[in-house]
Amino acid sequence: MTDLFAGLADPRPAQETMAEGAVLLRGFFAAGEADVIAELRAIVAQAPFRHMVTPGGHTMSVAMTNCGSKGWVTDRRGYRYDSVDPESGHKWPAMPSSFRDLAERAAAQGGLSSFSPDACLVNRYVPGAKMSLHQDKDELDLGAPIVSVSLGLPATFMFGGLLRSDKPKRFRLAHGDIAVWGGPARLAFHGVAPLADGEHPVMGRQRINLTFRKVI
Ligand code: MD6
Ligand code: FE
Repeated sequence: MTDLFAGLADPRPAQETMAEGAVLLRGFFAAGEADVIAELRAIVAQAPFRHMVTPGGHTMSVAMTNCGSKGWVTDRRGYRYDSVDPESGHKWPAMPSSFRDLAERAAAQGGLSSFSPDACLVNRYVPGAKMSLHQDKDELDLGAPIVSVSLGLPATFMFGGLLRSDKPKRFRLAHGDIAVWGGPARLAFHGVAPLADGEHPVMGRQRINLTFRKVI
């Protein structure tokens, strides 16, 4: 192989299995990037990022918003999906076709065809923000996968097992990387380590994560 940048080439494979049912697609999201980022700005203008409160009363360091027919919310009453943004009283912004296309293409590349997400949770991390180990189990349809898109500053993703006590493996998630995750990995514990400071050329001093789910 002739590679002009051989000395600089990223040694990590384009596709890596994190666990059975969980695959990491590196640098998947490059084409169509501008569309997705423009749509993201429009969503945030309509439904701004906010720090939600967990049922235990802890304010999350990650700021969140949603698009799609359902949005993930948490407050003192619990975690749930709601079609209405509790801050505005209006429906969440619609899921743009550029988002849906990206999620569908990633699911197909990850070996899962016919993924039709109805919810997209948008997470925003500034340096120091983190997400503790958790399971994603608020969706009714646990048979459908989750597609998770990383933008901006790189993060360390912690991927454990089905028990909270299982020691997590660590993976770097960079701008353009997409994790596709389902089947036996669907209920694995996972989280994000405190974000290291930095400046991303496109996204600035933050990391954005889009997670696409099928809720109903
Ligand atoms: C994040 N992601 O990457 C948080 N959950 O910011 C998640 O919690 C997540 O990436 C389920 C499946 C994929 C994920
Ligand atoms: Fe999660």
